[in-house]
Amino acid sequence: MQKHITELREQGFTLIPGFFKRADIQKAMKDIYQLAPTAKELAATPDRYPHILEDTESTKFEFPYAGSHLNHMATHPRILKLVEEILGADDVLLSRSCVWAKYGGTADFDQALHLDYEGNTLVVPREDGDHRQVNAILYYSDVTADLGPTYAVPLKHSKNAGMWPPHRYRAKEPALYKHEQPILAKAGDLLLFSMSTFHRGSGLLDPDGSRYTHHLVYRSAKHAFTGHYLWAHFGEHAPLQRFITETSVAQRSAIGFPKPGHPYWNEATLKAVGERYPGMDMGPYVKGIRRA
Ligand SMILES: O=C(O)CCC(=O)C(=O)O
Repeated sequence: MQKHITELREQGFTLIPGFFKRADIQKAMKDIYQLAPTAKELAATPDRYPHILEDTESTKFEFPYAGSHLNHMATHPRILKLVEEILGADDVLLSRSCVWAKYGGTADFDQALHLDYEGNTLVVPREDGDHRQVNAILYYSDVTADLGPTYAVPLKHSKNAGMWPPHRYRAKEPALYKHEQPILAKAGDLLLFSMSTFHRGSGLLDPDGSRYTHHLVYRSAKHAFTGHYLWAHFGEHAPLQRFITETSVAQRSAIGFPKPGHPYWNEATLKAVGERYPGMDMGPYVKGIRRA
């Protein structure tokens, strides 16, 4: 894994083949099909999905999900451990999780090269230690050249490009596009890239094709000027209630839930949080108080 961490730092992106096994991907795909159709279903009944034909944003689905496999993937212990290693931090938070279904022959998914930081920090990215944020794309389906690969520009070709503006257009900056590389991926591969890496999604050339991906951002909890979502915002929704009730301590912590031993916990908060999430194992939080 060290080789990938080095490549991410030096090149600005790295593809980790087979990060997840087929079985994990298949489970996640079952959850995705609750949200979005297969390409075949879409072709057979296009009138059921007028939004898909017109709007590239309409097939984006944000965390938390009704399907627990997708929630599990977004906070997967293997990803969290890897991000901890990259940041040198033990307080990694999920900033964003968005599943995206793209279909050939529908809207145009071709994007301009851009940096992702505008929606993820109030300032501009800093690429050292726990200031870094990690962008990831988990591919749930194979991505060939005609299934809308992500393109990324190695950092050495963008060092003079500056940070502002985040979007760069082909007509104005053709040189940047000369160096973009397509990321051809198999289902289960994980692409990591930095907030300073120019990249873009491309159009699906295969009119019958589809592409399913999970777009993730992680950060350290230390810097309140970074982040995309405050997950408490979704606290009234059943999927978040269920996620908190049924998931692990580490995965809960990854959305900002106070860890066992955190000063927030006392007899009163333990009791009341237990009432808010009936069925949740409060044991680790109880033990955390006893140890403190
Ligand atoms: O879908 C992709 O491959 C990249 C998408 C992307 O860069 C974006 O939407 O910001």
